[in-house]
Amino acid sequence: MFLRAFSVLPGLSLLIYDTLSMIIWAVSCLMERQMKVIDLRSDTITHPTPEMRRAMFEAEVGDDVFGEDPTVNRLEALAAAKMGKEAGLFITSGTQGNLVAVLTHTRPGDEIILGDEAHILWYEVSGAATIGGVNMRTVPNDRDGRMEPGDIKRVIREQDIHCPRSTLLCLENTHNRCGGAVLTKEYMNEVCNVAHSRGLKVHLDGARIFNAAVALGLPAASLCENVDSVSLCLSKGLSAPVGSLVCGSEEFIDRARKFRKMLGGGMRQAGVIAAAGIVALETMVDRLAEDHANARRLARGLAGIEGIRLTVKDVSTNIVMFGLSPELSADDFVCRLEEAGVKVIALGDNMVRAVTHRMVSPSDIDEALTRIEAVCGCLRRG
Ligand code: TLP
Repeated sequence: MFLRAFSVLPGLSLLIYDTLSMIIWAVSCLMERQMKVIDLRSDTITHPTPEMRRAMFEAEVGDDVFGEDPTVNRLEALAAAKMGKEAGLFITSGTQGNLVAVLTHTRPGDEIILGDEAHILWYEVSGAATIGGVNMRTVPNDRDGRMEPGDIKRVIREQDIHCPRSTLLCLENTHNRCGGAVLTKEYMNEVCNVAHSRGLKVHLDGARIFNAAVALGLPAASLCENVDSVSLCLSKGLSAPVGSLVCGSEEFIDRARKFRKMLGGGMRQAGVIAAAGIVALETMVDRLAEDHANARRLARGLAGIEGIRLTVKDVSTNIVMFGLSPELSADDFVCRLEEAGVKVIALGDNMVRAVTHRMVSPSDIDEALTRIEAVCGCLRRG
């Protein structure tokens, strides 16, 4: 009897051990799930996919300043084809792309026209003014990221010895500070006509041009048909680790290449990063629709939370901008929410931005909403 009990003991203790391990595992999964940080600050936080990492590892390279990196050359040709332009130039970032474009289209002392909510104006350290020596003349952006064609016409300068030359109109699609708003092809064509008929060139800040194209169900090339240059980012929703491109005519890109070099952007075996960009352009565009659906899911949930001001129809792509009721400060909200494991960005006193991307799922969105509701409740109660 004693011996029999002894012989089942190891089996029993193994069973108890297994059961305890299972419970510990389940609890830790639950805790991890609860504590998972949901990062909605930007789509720039996306990591490269396994396919990108493989492509980077295997990339064929050469010295790109000599034009000898076959992977960079392939990426530039691919991007140009997707934008419907003759040539492309691989650059380090969206900021560098816009600056290279401004430098290439203008001369110091010129004036560029852009929206008062333009990324170039707000977030690019005034490079156009300080490095390019151009004046930035703003026109109001409406909520949809548009500038009134009449306003653009009004600020274009006549030739006058007292005035700078108006040489460039800058558009942004999708429009970051206007909540990811999409400029339609018809609107873009209309304002391109206004600019061209007065001898101005048009540059498009297309950091998220593929989000616009997916939202409209159009090829990006068709949206860019009438712009003279476009910059696009690989490192946002498309998930590449780094890099952007500027596309335009061959003549424009030849001159832009020189400005890239001047800015220290002549990279050498850049094929290592360009390889990820090729995967981004070839495989990551269509899935942006998932990010847009998640943004709408987030907006629907936010619209039902007390203390938040938002209409779901404000959301066209992957950026969700929402206001807080006057008694809530955006800074407090962002801090408390971060403690609860959700990261967003405050824009001014009362506005908040959340961006959806490949690394957040629909259930992450639902979890973020639960935490946002709890934080709003706490802040309202004081
Ligand atoms: N925008 C970033 C921040 O700079 C705000 C973001 O998180 O959205 N054009 C547009 C429309 C952009 O949104 C950005 C990045 C850029 C240009 C600049 O791109 P990078 O960051 O690659 O220099």
